[in-house]
Amino acid sequence: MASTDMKLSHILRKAECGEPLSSLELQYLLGLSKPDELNQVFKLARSLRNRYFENKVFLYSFIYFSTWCRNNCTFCYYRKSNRYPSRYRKTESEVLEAAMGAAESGVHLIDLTLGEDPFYYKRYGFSSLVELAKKVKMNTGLPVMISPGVVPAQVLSELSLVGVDWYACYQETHNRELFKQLRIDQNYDLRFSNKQKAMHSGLLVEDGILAGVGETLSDIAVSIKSMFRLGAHQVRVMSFVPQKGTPMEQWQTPPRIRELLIIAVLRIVMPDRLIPASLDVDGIEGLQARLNAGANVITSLIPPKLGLAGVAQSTKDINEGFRTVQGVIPVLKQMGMRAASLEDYYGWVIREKEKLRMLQSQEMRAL
Ligand code: SAM
Ligand code: MD0
Ligand code: SF4
Repeated sequence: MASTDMKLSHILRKAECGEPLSSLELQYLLGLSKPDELNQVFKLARSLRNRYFENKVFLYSFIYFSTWCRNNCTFCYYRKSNRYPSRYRKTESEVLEAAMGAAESGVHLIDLTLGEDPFYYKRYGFSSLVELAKKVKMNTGLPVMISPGVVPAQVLSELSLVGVDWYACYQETHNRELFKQLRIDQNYDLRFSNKQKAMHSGLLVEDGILAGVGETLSDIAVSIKSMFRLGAHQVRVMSFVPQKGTPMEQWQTPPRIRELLIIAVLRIVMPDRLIPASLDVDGIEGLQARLNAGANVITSLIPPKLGLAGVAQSTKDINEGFRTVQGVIPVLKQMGMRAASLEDYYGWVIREKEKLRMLQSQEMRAL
């Protein structure tokens, strides 16, 4: 066997037994390019996923209900200074209608997402956000995720109290210099510590990174280790998609192998965590490859015909109905996978929340 083959087998064997991998080992995996080697990595990622989740996939509905934003992230279509997007802020009843429709279609979770909309940052604004999340939870009976950007700690604890289950807030990169270039005039530590505060309030947390925004393999390894240390319950990567009217408009989208390898390495490092295959990058076409790389959640399912947008792909596959439960089931079937039951999903969420509570009380006792 050539020495590179031995190196790969050695790393994969370690990973299979649950031994931690070093940063250099992660970079070695992330730098692979030969089809046969990639297949070995994806195969291990799938087998680790199946160890914890069998062939069951969770389905998340995405409701981007306000596209107003006070920030100027260089990669984002909805950045404040972009004049192209048609901005909207859906009313409470519009959001409830979309959420109830999604619940009937069989999703396991409703992800309520918004820009850092100045409407909510004004006096009492956040109370309407908390109220909205509470109503979505009560009316759908489903677990709820909220993705509002950085919000005050008090708001996180109120969200948790009204029954919100998840806080999603992607660092994009865990390299502070790169962060500064991507999230202009935003505070790295505030964004990171918001996730820790959310966990202290009893919320499950999702962190994530962008691929193709100038990061090195070492940056990716640092991110993966940071998300592991944070104890994030769900971890994602999305390929950057260039957006009209933004400073990164002329950039190229990265080759997909980068995102797929990151998904696989996330799975290898955090085998029992949730890892999305987002429909927001390549739509339904890109689903199979992401699941084959070890993802176990399909995100960015969007109810058609309600005028709701995606983020990286603001319109792709939405009104055609491909970003729906019905649209993804045939792909799952063809792959020998299936949608989990709501009991499966609730079971996972409740167990993880219970673990968070135990951790909290241990920490309290240690004080
Ligand atoms: N405004 C909130 C925030 O920034 O946390 C929540 C919504 S934000 C639009 C959701 C995520 O979409 C971003 O954190 C980023 O990871 C991803 N995203 C935004 N623009 C993208 C693009 N052009 N390509 C790929 N992903 C993108
Ligand atoms: C997705 N478009 O899942 C959504 C979004 C925000 N929590 C999620 C980036 O791809
Ligand atoms: Fe606003 Fe979020 Fe887009 Fe940044 S990523 S500009 S915070 S909507």
